[in-house]
Order: sequence, then C-alpha cells, then structure tokens
Amino acid sequence: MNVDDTVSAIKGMEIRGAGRIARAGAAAIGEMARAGKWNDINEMRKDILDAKAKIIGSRPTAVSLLNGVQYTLKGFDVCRSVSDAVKLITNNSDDFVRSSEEAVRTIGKIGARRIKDGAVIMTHCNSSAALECIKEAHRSGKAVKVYATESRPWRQGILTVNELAKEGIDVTLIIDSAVRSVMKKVDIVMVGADTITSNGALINKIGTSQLALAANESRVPFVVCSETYKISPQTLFGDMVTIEERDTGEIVRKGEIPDNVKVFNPVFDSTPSRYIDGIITEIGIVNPGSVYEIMIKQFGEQTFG
Ligand code: RUB
Repeated sequence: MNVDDTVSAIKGMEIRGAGRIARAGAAAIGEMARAGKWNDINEMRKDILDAKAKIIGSRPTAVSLLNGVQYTLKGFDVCRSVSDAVKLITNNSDDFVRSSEEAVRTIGKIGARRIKDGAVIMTHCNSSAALECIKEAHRSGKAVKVYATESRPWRQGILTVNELAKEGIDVTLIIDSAVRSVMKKVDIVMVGADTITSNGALINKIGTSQLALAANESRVPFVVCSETYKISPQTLFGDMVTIEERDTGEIVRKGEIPDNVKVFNPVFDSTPSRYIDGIITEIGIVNPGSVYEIMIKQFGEQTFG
C-alpha cells in the first residue's frame, strides 16, 4: 500500500492497533523507496521525510508507529546515493515487518506459559499481542475462558470475540462498565500496549486503567503484552504521550443531545506502573521498574543520540 493510502487507512481505523499501524507505516516507506525514481539523493530525502511526517502524524499516541518508521530510516541520513538508500530502506522495512511479527509470536509463547490450565482471563480492546498469548495457551491444550470488554466507542471488543471464537475459545463479551463486577471471576488480566513510558506506565485503550484498578482491588495479576518497540525513549526526557481525541460522532449521533452539551472522546489512558505486575515482551518478562534498562538495551545510542 502506498503512503497516502496507508495514512488514510490508519486515520480511518481500517488499519488499527499499535503493532499493525507500525508495520503498515514501515511497509509504506519501504514500498515508496522500492517504487521511487529519484535521480538525486536530496530529492529522495525530501520526499521520504515528507512521507515520514505524514505517516507519524496519522495517529498520535502509539509510539510504535514512530519507532517503526525510524527503524526503517535508520542510516538513511548518511546515505550518499539513491541506490544505497533504496537498498537500506527496503531492507530495514522488510526487517521491521518480519521481526515485529516474530515478536508477537514470541510474546504469545512466553505469555501462554503464564496462563494456567482452566484460567479465566480478562482482556480489553483488541491487542494482537495479548490475544496471541491466549490463543497460544489454547493451542497448547489449556482450557481458557475469556471475558472481553466491548471497548466503547469503537467496539474493538467485537473484533476480539470474533477472533477468539473462531479459534474455538470460550469467550464472553461484557460491557465496559461490567469490568469491576466481573473481576471477581478472573484469574489474570492481559492487555496490549500503545506506548510504554520510561518509568513503566502503560498507555493503552481508554478504560485500561479501570481494569488495572479493579484487578488491583481484587488481587488479580494485571499483565501487559507488548513488543519492546512500544517503549518510548522520548518519555525519558519528560515528553508527555499525546492522548488522541477522536470525533465525538463516535459517541453520540448529531441531534441526539442538545448542541450546548460538550462531548469528550479521549481514546487512550495511562495506567501507572504500580498497577502493572509484568510486561511480557519478546525478550522475556520485564518488571515495569526495569523498562529504563530495556530501553537502553533495545534503543542504544539512538536514545541518547
Ligand atoms: C488499540 C489498542 C490495543 C493496542 C495494542 O487501539 O489500544 O490494545 O494498540 O495492540 P485502536 P497490538 O483500536 O484505537 O488502535 O497488541 O495489536 O499492537
């Protein structure tokens, strides 16, 4: 898919979820490089950097999108010829897409081991990393039962229940406000991540922090399933993660309420690290207090460059 189509698919939520948008962004830059007919590296640089800005501006919260595009462009600034740059970008893009898919599979294997036979799991929204853990536990022969939240307003929970039911998993859809009352029946909460900050806070679909609070109150482990490229080095320097606000038409139809009523539609929230028992990544299970060390290991000099 080309850059413009990718940007509109991400904005329109046809491509959604932090991992998927990162792969789509990286793939679009790769395709642009592959198809490009530049004679001059400066011309190419300008076009690619314009495309980068468009892609990372398409959704503001998931740092995976920025990290995926930055990975794809790693080394581009020192390329001296168009042919070298095309080779570099296409290799990086393919590498990011392949390794990020592999990361989800690895997280699934690690996460499945944390799920006990007969476990009741609660999940929120639609996270490929969290669902891979559940599916892998099911594939390995464990009996699992899942409560999936509706995740208003976009209702990604519908995607989740379809996905799990297709695999033959026992899944129950609940409305978001049923979280606290259902938590009594739950053994573990597993959610995905859009961004993880350097101090171990989780930014994920609105309502995630409510699951965390309810889990904490009921002493239910709250686990995040996240590829390491969801960690945001920028937050080390105090940058705040932008919480996307979407169109209020997602909540109410025009004419349904008086014009003087304001509607607020933030679509992500922040869960402090003290409510998180563990982060399952492709390099193992990480304590939220160790995110800083993982960040340095994974991002290296880029973090301080
Ligand atoms: C999706 C969402 C998911 C994370 C992780 O929100 O919050 O939990 O992106 O997903 P939206 P994954 O539907 O608004 O993009 O594990 O697939 O990366």
